[in-house]
Amino acid sequence: MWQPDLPAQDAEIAVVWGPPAALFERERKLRAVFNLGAGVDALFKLPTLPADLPIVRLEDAGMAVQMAEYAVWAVVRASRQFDDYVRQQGQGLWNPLPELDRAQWPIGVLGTGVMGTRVAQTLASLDYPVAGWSRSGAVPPGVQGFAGTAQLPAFLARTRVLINTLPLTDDTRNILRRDTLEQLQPNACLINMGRGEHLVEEDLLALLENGRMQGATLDVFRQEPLPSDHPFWSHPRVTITPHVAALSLRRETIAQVADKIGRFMRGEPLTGVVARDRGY
Ligand code: NDP
Ligand code: OXD
Repeated sequence: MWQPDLPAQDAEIAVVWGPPAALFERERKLRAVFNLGAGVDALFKLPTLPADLPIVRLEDAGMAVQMAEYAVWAVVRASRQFDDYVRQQGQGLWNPLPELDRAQWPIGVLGTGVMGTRVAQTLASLDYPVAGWSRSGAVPPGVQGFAGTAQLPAFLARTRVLINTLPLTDDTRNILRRDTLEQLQPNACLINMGRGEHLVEEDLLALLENGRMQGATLDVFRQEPLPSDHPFWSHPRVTITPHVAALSLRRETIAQVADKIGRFMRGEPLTGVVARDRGY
């Protein structure tokens, strides 16, 4: 447990989630840092992080299935008009709405890594047309793949529900901005489970206001907790959750990190080592 007033502990391994910059100033003998989450963006923001210190991140550990559940919740609410039924109940209305035409709900998943692959697979299993975008273009069976910046416009143009599961890096910061969101199909919906800094919040608000976009389900924000006067709180077409799309599960997390530390100390190969040049 980090205690700021202690002298250096000469620790070889740090296990962290959002550590203070002072950790790396004090502990000069670290051989590796193990991150208690999938995203390592908070670590890269620390000016004190040594350039050559290996970073190992959490892979899945029970989070991918939760990300898939979150995406299904948001997609099904919109496409099956369940919010409308809740409103109708308030008015005492028994009024079946038109059936779902899945062709009208093409889904695009930004980032098809550990999280995005599970999200894309799950939605494809519900017969939605699903595409994925990543650097490599790798996607699971049943999902259409798009690769790199050259194919981003084609990916956006065929997408109505855009689901973000990208890591936050210099290349992906602000990727959800007016000129990308405007390339989506009409009545587009955004589901952001990546990081708040992926989204230019005022651009989303403007596109919701002018009717270009239908709605947004947001789990992550530039400032967390979301400030109490933020316009997202009261926006009728924005749904907010407090960075809980996937919670870290204690048992899975401890088992995975303990296994990885053991492998590292024994000099065995291990997965989840962050590529410092890519930032994820
Ligand atoms: P992975 O590293 O497994 O996957 C990252 C994906 O993003 C890969 O498909 C990668 O492509 C793609 N990618 C990265 N940079 C680019 C780029 N510049 N252009 C195109 N594609 C890119 O990460 P995870 O799936 O494990 O996690 C993703 C993120 O999800 C985390 O970083 C975190 O921010 C977020 N997260 C949020 C949670 C929440 O509760 N809201 C919980 C857990 C994670 P390629 O493989 O081809 O390089
Ligand atoms: C993560 C998160 O990156 O919970 O693991 O956001």
